[in-house]
Amino acid sequence: MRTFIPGIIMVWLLSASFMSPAQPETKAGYDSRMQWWCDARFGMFIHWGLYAVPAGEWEGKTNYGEWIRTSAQIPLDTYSRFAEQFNPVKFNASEWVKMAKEAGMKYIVITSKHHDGFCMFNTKQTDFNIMSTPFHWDPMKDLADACRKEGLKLCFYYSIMDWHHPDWLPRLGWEKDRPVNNADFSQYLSYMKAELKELLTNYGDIGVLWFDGNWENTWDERFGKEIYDYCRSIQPDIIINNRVHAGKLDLEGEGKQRLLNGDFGTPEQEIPATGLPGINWETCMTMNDHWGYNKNDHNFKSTKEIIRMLSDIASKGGNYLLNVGPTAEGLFPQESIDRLHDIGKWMNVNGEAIYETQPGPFKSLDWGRCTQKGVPGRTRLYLHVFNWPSNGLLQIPGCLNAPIQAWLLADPQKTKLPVSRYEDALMIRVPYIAPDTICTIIVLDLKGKPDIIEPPLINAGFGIFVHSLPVQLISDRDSAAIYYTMDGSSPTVNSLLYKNPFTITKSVTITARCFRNTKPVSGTSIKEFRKETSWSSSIPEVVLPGIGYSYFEGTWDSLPDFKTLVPIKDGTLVMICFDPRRQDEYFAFDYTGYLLIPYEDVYSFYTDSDDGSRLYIDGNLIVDNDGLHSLLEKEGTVPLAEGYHPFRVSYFNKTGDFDLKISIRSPLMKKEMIPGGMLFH
Ligand code: FHN
Repeated sequence: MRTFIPGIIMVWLLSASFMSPAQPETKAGYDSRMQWWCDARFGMFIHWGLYAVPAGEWEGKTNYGEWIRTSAQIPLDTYSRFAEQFNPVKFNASEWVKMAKEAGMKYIVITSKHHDGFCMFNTKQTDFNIMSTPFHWDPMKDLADACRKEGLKLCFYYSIMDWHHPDWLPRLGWEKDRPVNNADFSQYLSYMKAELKELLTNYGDIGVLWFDGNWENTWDERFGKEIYDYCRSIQPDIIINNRVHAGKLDLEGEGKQRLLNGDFGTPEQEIPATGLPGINWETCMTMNDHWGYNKNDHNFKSTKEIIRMLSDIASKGGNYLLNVGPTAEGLFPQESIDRLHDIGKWMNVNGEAIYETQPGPFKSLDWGRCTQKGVPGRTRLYLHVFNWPSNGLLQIPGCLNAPIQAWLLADPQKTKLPVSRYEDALMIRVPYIAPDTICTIIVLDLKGKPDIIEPPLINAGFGIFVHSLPVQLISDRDSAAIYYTMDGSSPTVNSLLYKNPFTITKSVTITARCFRNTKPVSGTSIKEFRKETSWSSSIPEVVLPGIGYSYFEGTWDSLPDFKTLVPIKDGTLVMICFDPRRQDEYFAFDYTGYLLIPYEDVYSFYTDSDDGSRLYIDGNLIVDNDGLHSLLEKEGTVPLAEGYHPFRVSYFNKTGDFDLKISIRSPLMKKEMIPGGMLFH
């Protein structure tokens, strides 16, 4: 079963492939080209470059990574001298590739050139490359040989943004000493193409070109299409990620992934809650808090966290690209080595539940995850059990298929586990002690295609209300009747039969379940609704249109206490924006004023930000979206009386991309960015 690509996506994909010199790629052709990648599910990301020399430390600060050139504002000449020190004499490609292979990884994506512009391969296009270092050797050649020998795909990360090349614009915001007048972007594009040609002709078959650094406004979708087609013209079977396309919007965040150009979506440091239906996608993630090596960063994810994330991603139909940041000597950090080894032990036993699987047929399971494979005449489910049942019975809710058999994947004898039915659920009798406390896989073969009924959706839009709230109960199967209660008890066929949406006017707990021929055929949904008193409004003496703001500059990993800072600038704005900023990094805003609420009701507020943000109403924290992260949306809901309410939004950006969207929604207002007309000070 292949990933279904809706028509609109196919239009984009075809448009991308239309540009390729060959015939337009068909869906079957795209699927065939993606096959190995979809089956692989697990790869190693390697961020290795000159930034490993300072190893995250500069002028007494120790929290840098691969962005150190700009994060620490190191002048180009100073940074380029790291090349004189780069001599990874302990680098051993075969050891690296074997560690990836033994961890169960099927491909390696390594930085051929990161944003700093330093080329980790033997290029004729610039001297700013590894051949100019004391190492004077091309590690990509060794990696290509080792990958070929071990049966892994070698893939290259390539940064479009280039802080070294004179023809790349824009310059870094703080970098005033590098002239721009002679910069010729067409020359930079030619440079890129020449290097990509070297990468795609000198190292054999390359699995993936992993582009990055596509968010500056000098890079537009024409270039994305041109480079996509150019690379495919050299290696037609190569796979290219969506970051060849211009614009950060397509990089992260649920629902924001589109394949305008490129073959798969690239959520970063996050796992989309419901995967990214309709497109191939890969979550890339650090093992600690940095992509590039940071000698002081020992905050590594546990093996348990990593294995469960691999399971979660595979259960949603995605790939997991897990990062290692090697040292300047050419060694993996010991913490990475240890985790790769432990992950490999688990994959050695359970890889069958990851490789070549499709997402499981359940929306959610309270004990773990599920992947599946098609087997002639049956469905094979891989039940990834995180929370082992204390009563020895694993419940698979809403599963109407007849069971064929079940066994522990780790059991070479495939000893049958007893399977019985209780109402809508299959019950598997399992050992009282979990064979693997991180994630035990149980294989369950079912007759035919999955016949799953999800618990009814209790749809009300909000969990709180002021006066009344319309409620809708929805089943994904029209052949099922929904019975429900409003006192928290479990519904039976003698409970209320759902026919049409109804309105609640007091706090209730709604419990709902699907029935067919008086038999329960789904699990149970439960949702609590609270009637709340609206927060009274203020009566400010004077209100003027616009929101007040204070603008700050500095380096933070989370929102600062603005009361302790002196603003660079302050004033009022017609709406929340960054216009008064002086630079694209290391800046913060604190917006304060009043929000005019048009009528008493419940209101949901959203901050969608890169990096951190917070939203306050009446001095209360409603949305906490603080911290260093890519574009991420969080929400909060409050009951508000009509009138003016004290309103505050705090925001900061450290490095990289930046964005802030503040939205509002109510039962009578669709979700929209807060209009300027609601903002006062
Ligand atoms: O800026 C880069 C960052 O250094 C790192 O390479 C990550 C990995 O996906 N990509 C960019 C941030 O989105």
